Amino acid sequence: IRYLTAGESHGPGLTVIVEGFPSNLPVSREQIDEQLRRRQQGYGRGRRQQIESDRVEVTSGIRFGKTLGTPITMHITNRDFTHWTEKMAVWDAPPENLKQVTRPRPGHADLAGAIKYDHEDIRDVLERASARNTATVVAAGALARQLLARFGIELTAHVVEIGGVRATCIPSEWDALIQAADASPVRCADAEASDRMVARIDEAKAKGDTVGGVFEIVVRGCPVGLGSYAHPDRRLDGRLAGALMSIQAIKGVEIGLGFEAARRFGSQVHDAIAHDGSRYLRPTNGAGGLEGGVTNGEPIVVRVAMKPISTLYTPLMSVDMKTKQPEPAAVERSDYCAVPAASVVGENVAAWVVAEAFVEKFGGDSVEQMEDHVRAYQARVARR
Ligand code: EPS
Repeated sequence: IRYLTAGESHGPGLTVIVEGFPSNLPVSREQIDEQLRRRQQGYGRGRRQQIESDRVEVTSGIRFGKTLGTPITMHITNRDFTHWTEKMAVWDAPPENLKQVTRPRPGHADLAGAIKYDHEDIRDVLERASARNTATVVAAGALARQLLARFGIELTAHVVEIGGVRATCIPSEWDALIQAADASPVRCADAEASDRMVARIDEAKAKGDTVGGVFEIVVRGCPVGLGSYAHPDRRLDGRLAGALMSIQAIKGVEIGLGFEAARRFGSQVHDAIAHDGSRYLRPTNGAGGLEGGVTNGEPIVVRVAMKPISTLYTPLMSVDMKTKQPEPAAVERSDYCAVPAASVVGENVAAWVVAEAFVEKFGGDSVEQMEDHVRAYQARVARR
């Protein structure tokens, strides 16, 4: 399965075309819109989220609520475009009073993008580089998670750190974890840490500054054997890391114990193997569900680090690209902290990557054919 996205943050809208999904999968529009809604939440976001109310318009690939096995086109309208019709006109000449963005923001794609694509107005860079575009990735992931749900695979994500404030008391039980994260304005399952994270965001906001953080994604219900050790580009750990690192502002990805594994003896890192008479068990999950780039049947656990948003209301110094004179960086309306939203993006990106590996292993043109393949494989696994 594959997808292609398009769209500018303040243009008419965003589009994603998903290809390779099996036919006959019942799809819920509400569940796609629910992921889009979750992505728009989170304490620390700017005023833009009061304008948008993201929903998908599906224009191909689904009939009577089921996939056809043909490309699925999903479109999300940018409500804010009504305020940008002249500044983001597709065909008309630029308005006479157009103010170009010429002072690149440190940390953003602005400077390198303007040089690379020969743009004079940095808006031509930032419109596509914007994390607004994660809405399309979430829509694709929201479809993928509906396919995974059919096979008993579920995902969640929760925030474990914002601006140096760490969660310490995290429920280990699945439903409790989801409930606690949903109840927190920053999607942190530790209520006490959640309050301190909110205070940290307020502190950043008061200073015209921003904060980043870390979130954790958990995928449960994966069969043994997704991904492969046979070739580097088939390793599921590498594919997850690459996809998650490709989300705007993401600077680090670790699987299972991650960097902590590098500090311990091997005996304190690896998970002993046991058998309960019907299946293999692991008393610990330091590997985060992946050994040799292959799922081992334990939950996949991935932690992802996001840098602080690079648009600062109290800007760092920059250079005006027209005059080459020192000037404070441009200030665009922005968020103070988008870690809670990024956790939802990460969750749906992970859903996409796992679904891709799942379709590779159990591929079939219809969901019924996939079910046959899964059943046959499960019967074999039970004999091992
Ligand atoms: C973003 C800047 C802000 C964010 C935006 C990402 O947008 P605006 O400049 O319109 O206020 O709100 O994120 C979204 C619009 C979104 O839906 O996630 C940026 O520069 O990356």
